Amino acid sequence: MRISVLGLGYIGLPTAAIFANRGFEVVGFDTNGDKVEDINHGVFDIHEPGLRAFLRDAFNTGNFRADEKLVESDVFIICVPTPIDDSNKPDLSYVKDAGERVSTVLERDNLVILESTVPPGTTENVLLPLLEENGLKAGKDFSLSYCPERVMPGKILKELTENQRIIGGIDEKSCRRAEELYSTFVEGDIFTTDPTTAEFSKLAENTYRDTNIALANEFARLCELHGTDVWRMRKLANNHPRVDILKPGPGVGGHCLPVDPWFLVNGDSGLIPVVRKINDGMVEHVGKRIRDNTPKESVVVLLGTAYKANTEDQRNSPTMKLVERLQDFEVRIHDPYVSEQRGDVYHLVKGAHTLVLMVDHRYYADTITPSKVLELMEGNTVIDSRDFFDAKGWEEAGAEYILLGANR
Ligand code: SAJ
Repeated sequence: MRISVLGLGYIGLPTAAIFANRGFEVVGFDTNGDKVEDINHGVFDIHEPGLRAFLRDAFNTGNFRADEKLVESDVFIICVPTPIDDSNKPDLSYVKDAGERVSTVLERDNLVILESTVPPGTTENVLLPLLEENGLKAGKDFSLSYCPERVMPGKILKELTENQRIIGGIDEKSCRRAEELYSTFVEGDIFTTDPTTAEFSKLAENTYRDTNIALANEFARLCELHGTDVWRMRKLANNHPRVDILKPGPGVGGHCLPVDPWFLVNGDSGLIPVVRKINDGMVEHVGKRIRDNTPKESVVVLLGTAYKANTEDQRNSPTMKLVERLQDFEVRIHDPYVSEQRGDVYHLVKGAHTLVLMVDHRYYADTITPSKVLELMEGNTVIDSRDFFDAKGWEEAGAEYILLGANR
């Protein structure tokens, strides 16, 4: 059986490799010829733990190759990006392009699967008509399912196999065929439903998380106002058996949470635009705390440019957005996982007035000694946006320690 995976990004590449490692013939299709060539030489810029070796294994099986030409296949799995435009409207151009391409090589009895995150109704109302353009009828001549990816960057290989999967088929046969395919490597349960419910459930998962983070961020700002500490407060509230307040922070980054909730928005009303505004507003909130505690034109050091802990992924990074807002300062950035920003922290803090912990990378807990940092800094302001540092240790070393979500 030959499987074509369309889109060799964070999801498509590991998905292609996993099928190849399970013995399927896999062709990874991408429109970017340079990327195809690089991948065929084992070169790619996705820093996912274990992926390099996993891809090497896939090549060693002789089952895998990347190609910029889409070829006839038994199964087509579409893993292309679905960004939002400047007015937060979904941009389905990559999905449409993939659908049109598949339609040109689609044959009787093929199975088409969409994995990209899309607004409800996309599989049946956008992709299906494009596939049918070659005269074949969905359901009668070929099968079609929506099967959202649900893996977390940093744990992609583990979660690809271990997580539960949802399959939304246009009919029973489409569900069954997709289920048979995924059960060759998925260890979690597989649930089947219709495409629109599957599309909605994927969006609901990320909207649920984004909304809960917004609540934590709202509490952080209110705790500052009321002179209390959100971190101590949430520990107490979370003792309740039905309460689980997430962690506040300098904003919500990544390619999923800041984007996917917009796919559910209908006009400007409702909860989701408010949630997005709260989470997007955290960058400016941290910016204000920096400005309030730092003389103009002095040096500010931001620790962590990834969108979250222990990854190099900078997509929608709150830190990179913050840099744009700190025009009045000399800003220096550091991240142990990003090659251009991997410098020596002690060298970077020399002469700085303010040090800001933006990302709770384990590396910073393991490597930073407060007294050594403060000796090198010109000022002594330390802002912790994640309740990550040892506040007492910093204060004893002489820092003016400021914690996001607390009025100190
Ligand atoms: N964050 C907080 N506070 C928290 C948790 C997270 O501020 O308590 C921030 C992080 O720092 C980060 C952002 O939220 O900037 C997103 O991080 P995340 O770890 O919550 O999620 P992602 O974007 O890495 O992955 C999510 C996951 N979705 C859910 O947990 C519902 C993942 O399972 C999905 O597969 C992924 O989106 C996706 O691809 O859709």
